[in-house]
Formats: sequence, structure tokens, C-alpha cells
Amino acid sequence: MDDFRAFDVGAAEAFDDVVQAVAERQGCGADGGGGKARCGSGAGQKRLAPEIWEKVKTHPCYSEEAHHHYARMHVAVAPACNIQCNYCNRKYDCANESRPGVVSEKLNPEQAAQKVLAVASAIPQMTVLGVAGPGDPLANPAKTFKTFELVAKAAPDIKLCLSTNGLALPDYIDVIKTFNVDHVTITINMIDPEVGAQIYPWIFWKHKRVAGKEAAKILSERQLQGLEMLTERGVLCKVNSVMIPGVNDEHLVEVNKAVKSRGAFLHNIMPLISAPEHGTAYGRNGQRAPSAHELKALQDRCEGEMTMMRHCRQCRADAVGLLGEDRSGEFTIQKIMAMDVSYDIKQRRAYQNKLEQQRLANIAAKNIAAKHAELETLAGEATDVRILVAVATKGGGRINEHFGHAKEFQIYELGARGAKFVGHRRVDHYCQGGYGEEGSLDTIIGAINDCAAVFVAKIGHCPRDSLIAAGIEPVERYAFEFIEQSAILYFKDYLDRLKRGEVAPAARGDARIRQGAFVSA
Ligand code: CLF
Ligand code: SF4
Repeated sequence: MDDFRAFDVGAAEAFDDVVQAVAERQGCGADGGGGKARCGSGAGQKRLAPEIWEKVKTHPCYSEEAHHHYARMHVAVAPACNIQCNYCNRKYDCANESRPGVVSEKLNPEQAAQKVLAVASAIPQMTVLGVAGPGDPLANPAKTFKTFELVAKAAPDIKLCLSTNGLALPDYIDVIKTFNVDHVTITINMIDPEVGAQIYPWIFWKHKRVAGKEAAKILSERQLQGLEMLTERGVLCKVNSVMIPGVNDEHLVEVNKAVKSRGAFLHNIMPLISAPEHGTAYGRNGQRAPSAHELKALQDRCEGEMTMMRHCRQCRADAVGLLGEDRSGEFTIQKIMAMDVSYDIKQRRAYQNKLEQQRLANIAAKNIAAKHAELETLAGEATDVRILVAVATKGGGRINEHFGHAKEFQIYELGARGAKFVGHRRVDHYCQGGYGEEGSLDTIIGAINDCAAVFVAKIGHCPRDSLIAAGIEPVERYAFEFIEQSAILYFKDYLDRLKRGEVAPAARGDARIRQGAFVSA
């Protein structure tokens, strides 16, 4: 037994109980898959099986709550791909870009393992290594599995994760098990070849190119077969789907049912990224991306079937850090070679132990918020009122970011049942070198204009006035407090003001979520 386990086994068990209880109640991505204990939105929830809980509790993608505390990294060891998606152009490379398939520096397995050790030393809360491209990891099996082998030997406390298009998946099930890859993501955009033919121009299959519906049929069969084989063997599987308006948006409800029935743990529906400058087929032909509202509506429709991931940041294939931050520029090969790397498993565990105490404090605060009995009373008087609020946060579950420094806002839905995280919106910085940028402010207002309020640690006069004019209430009074707790207090106050006529509800039938027109005091 090493120092860490001897130090805090009792506290860790108590902590697990509390975290798990919260995860179950909030359906935060900790859904029980694989035909085992399942939690989610329905009644009669059971606790996750302990072995499942072990796998998700520090994985930032599989647990929404964990992503505030734990980081992941990707190593770009897999350049080749065996299919073509209409939303991909791997030639495009920009360090400011952030989307799957994009990468600045390709690595061999030895360089990748060295990079993992360097990051693990510098970022002790980095718990997961993913291979996610820039091509398909299973179209580059030698490099992918060599990387996993080297990392498992040198840094055994790091979880291994793989993201694939699924075409080659059934051929690698045993290898995935042998290398203890506990988390596999499969991108499944369709189960109907008619739809698939509009997404995939071709696949490379049995040494030749196959196109059209035949290609889509083969791909779909292989994806679903691979998913079933993995879940039968106890590997936790997440399904990613790209929402493409007019192509597969309606169809993704069927996909959701199909992957749920095959034991997928989590479904992550992501918006298409199709800017013309990316040079993808969709970018060139003007295929539009979904709006934030359309994405949320689809995720809400699917949530009755299974827990939806709502905190995905559509990472680069060489991303490093907490979801939503990108520290890949600190760990280029040149910089790693100049680093004094000292991977120390005991130090990492001691750090993570402290982190878990902090996490416990957050969860206690969330518990208080969730138990706010007065909310139920108030909500009972206006049960159908729901609003969205945007939150500026640097992490830790608190409202701790200045409006002008926010690169993204987390979105919470407030209603009779409390506060629920439903997504995030990326925005440009408003503050550029200390001065506000009016163009950026318009972008931010456009991104959160379905929200009744924005919670910030601080905000300047200018953006405050513009937000109020747009009907979005800037709220500073909860600076540095916990998000859920503050959101519920705000909602109670909001309902009171609604009754007094100080906020006017939007007309029924408004396509957006109900939004109060804020009346400035
Ligand atoms: Fe990477 Fe993917 Fe593993 Fe996470 S990302 S391979 S499961 S460690 Fe996460 Fe990034 Fe979304 Fe992927 S936020 S794109 S879901
Ligand atoms: Fe690009 Fe991934 Fe599609 Fe291959 S599977 S074409 S790398 S998006």
C-alpha cells in the first residue's frame, strides 16, 4: 500500500459517497451503462457499480462535475484516416483553432510518452491520456498502441482513452482490452445509409475505396458491432455525434435509441463546425451549423433516453489541460526537450488528494442548494417558469471570472427543480489589452441572448449598460460564490420580481426559453 491510500482511505470513501450521490441526482454524465447500475433522469435510480464509479470519477469527459477539477491531454500520434467526413480537413492547422482533427505537431510514440510525463509532472490533476487523431487512432494501430504501452509502463496512474470513427473497431477489441483502455468514444452520426451517404463521401475498406450508401452501410454496421462488443466486455463507451442541420438532426434521435440499446454510457451531440475558411466539404458548400438553441433542443429531446454530455469542448487532437483551456503551446517538443521532467506518482496523488477535499467543499455547497426547500414553495406558485443564466467561471464550480476576461460562459437552466448545467457558449474576449471591444461585446450578447442574466465576478459600466439594454441582467452580487447555490437564490428573487411585475415574461410560444425583460432599478 502506498502513502496515498494509507493516508486517506476513510476520507476517500466518504467523499465517493457524497460525490456519487450528487452525480446520480443531477444526472451529470455519470450514467450507468453497459447494462449495469444506471442513473439518470428517471425514478428508481441506483448507484453506479463501484468499478464504473472508479472509471468515471476523475475523467473530465465522463463526469461533468469532474471536469471542473481534472484535466486531460491528447497526443497526436495518429495522422492517417480510413474514411472521409464532409466536416473534416486535417490539412488546416492553426494554433488558435480548436476542433477535432486539428493539430500543430505530430509525434511518434516515444515523443508522445515523453510529453505525457512532462505534462503529468507540470499538471498533477491531468488524469487521462486520449488518442484522438488528428486522423483515426485505429487506422494507425501500431503508433496508437505503442504509445499506450509506453505510457502505461511509465505513468501507471493515468487512464487511457481512445476516440475512433469505428470502422476498424471490431478488429481491435481484444487489443483494447489487453492495453487496459477503459474508455472508448465512437463517433456515430447515423444508422441509416441514406443519411450516411450525405456525410461520408467514401471509406477505405478491404484495400479499396467504397463510396455512397454502400460505404455508409459498412461503416454503420462496424460502428454498432464495435460498440456492442466493447460494452459486453465492460469497456465504458461514449458516443459522439455531429449535429448537421437538414442532414442528420432529426435522425440523431434514432441514433440515440440505437446506441443506448447497445450499452453506450453517454451520448455527446456536438454542433457541426463548418466555417468556409476551414476548407471542409461542408464549409465550401455552405452547410450551416446548428444554433446553440437548436443544439440544446435536440439534447433535451434525447435526454429522456439516456444521459447527455453537455460540457464537450470539441478538443484539438493535441489538447492539454482542463476542458475549455488549451495549454498545448506550453508543451511543444522543443519545450519538452528543455524541461527537467520529474514524474512523481506520490506527489501527484498527494495533490489530487487535496483537490478532492476542495471538490468535497463544492459538493457540500451544491447539496445545500439542492435542498433549498423554499425554492420548492416558490416554484409551486409558478411551476412552468424556466430561465437560462450565463456564468463566467474559471472553474472550481464558482463564479470567479471577470466579464471582460471570459472566453466562454457556462449556461444553467433554472426552474422548479433547481439549477441544471445545460452547456457552454464560446465567446471572444471583451477586454483586449484593457479596453473593451464593441464588436466582441455584440458577439457575447448574441451568444447569450436567450439568458435572463449573466453572473460575473466583476463587470465594467459600459458592458453592464449594453447587457441591460439587451434584456440581460448583469449580476455581480454572487462574486466568488458557488454557482448552483447562487443560481437558486437568484431564481427565488427572480420569481418574486416576476410576481411584482419587475420582470416581464416573454410571450408564450417564444422559440427561445422563457426570458424576462429585465427592468433596471
Ligand atoms: Fe479525449 Fe475524448 Fe477521451 Fe475526453 S476529449 S479522447 S473522451 S479524453 Fe472530451 Fe474533448 Fe469532447 Fe472529446 S471534451 S472532444 S468528449
Ligand atoms: Fe477527419 Fe476524424 Fe472523419 Fe477521419 S474520422 S475524416 S480524421 S473527422
